[in-house]
Parts: sequence; C-alpha cells; structure tokens
Amino acid sequence: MQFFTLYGFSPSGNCNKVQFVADYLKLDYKWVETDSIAGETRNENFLNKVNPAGQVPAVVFADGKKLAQSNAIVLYLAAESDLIPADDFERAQMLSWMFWEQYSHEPYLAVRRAKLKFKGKSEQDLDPSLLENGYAALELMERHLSGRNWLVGDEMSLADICLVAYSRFADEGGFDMSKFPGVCNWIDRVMTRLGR
Ligand SMILES: N[C@@H](CCC(=O)N[C@@H](CS)C(=O)NCC(=O)O)C(=O)O
Repeated sequence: MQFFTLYGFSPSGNCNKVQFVADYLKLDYKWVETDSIAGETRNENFLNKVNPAGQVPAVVFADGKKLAQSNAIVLYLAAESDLIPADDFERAQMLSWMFWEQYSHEPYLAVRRAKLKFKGKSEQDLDPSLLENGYAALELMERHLSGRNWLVGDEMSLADICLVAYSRFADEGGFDMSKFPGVCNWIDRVMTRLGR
C-alpha cells in the first residue's frame, strides 16, 4: 500500500474506522486533523484538493488518487488482509453489515450523538424517531451477537470495525447500553483486538 494522507476529525466514528484499520494493518500514513464541525471540510482548498463532497474521512494517496466514504476507504486499505473473509459468502455477509451500518445504524446513533454532544441540542429538541430507530439497530445487534464473538464468521472483520465505531459512543447519544450486554462485551472484544 502506498503512503497516504488521511483527513479526519478525531471525534468522528467514520474517521476512527479508517484510523483503526490503518493502524491495525500498520500502514504508513499521515493524519491531518480536519474539524468538520468548524467547517474545515467546506473551504475551497479542501473541496478542490481533498473531497468535493466536503466530508471526512477522505484519503489522498501519494500518486494523487483520492477516495472518500469510510467504508469504501477501509475496503480498499484492507484488500487482501485478514480483515476481509476469504470465503465469498462471508465476504458478502461482511458487506451486508457495512451497508446496513450506513443506512440503519449510523444515521441514528451518530446523528443523535452529534446533536447532543457537538451541536448543543437537548433531548427535547430531537426527533423521537432517532431514539426509536437507534434502539432497533442495537436490539438487532444484541440478538445477532448472542452466542457469537464476531459479526461474521470466526474472526474479526471490517464489519466489526465499521459497526464498533459508533456503537462504542452510543451512550453519548443518550442510549442506555445496560440493555445490551452482548453488544458491550463485543465492543470490548473488538477494541482489545485492535489494541485500543
Ligand atoms: N457516509 C460518509 C459520512 C461522512 C460524514 O458524515 N462525515 C462528517 C463527519 S463524521 C462530515 O465530514 N461532515 C461535514 C459536512 O458534511 O459538512 C462516510 O462514511 O464517510
């Protein structure tokens, strides 16, 4: 893997995913702190040179190629590593969790956390469906993880890293994690495997 620059905001789970994968795989990269809340992803320089969509994480490789979207970046960085199952069906299951994360998990857990923790909103300001849908995502994970160590197969995969990114901050989004002991144990397991 060639050297790359990773533009990321430290409190962002989407950015943490990329950092976790890059560090686990001991890749050679430079982190550039980019405060998305302060608007640093929306200036002309960032839009022209890094990501025209104005978001982090975003990666610029030594040869000038650019890539955005956390789950696409980790898939590229981890190609041919042990974070992607060798079995075709398990690989598809991993992708299934990663698509689910972006559509049915992150939009509730990450958004609720961002509003409460970074945007100064109070519980009363929030759309109640964020809590309802976030709890539905956590319940689905709790059921799936019963009797399993990892989301897919017998080893940690990108699915675990992508889902742990915001699950571990669920309490900051106002979710009562005492209802999800299986998810909490899995979070500890993934973070330990990542050496964090
Ligand atoms: N689906 C994208 C989401 C990226 C995203 O929402 N990034 C946020 C930080 S977590 C951001 O840069 N927001 C700034 C903005 O949209 O202006 C991914 O997974 O990378």
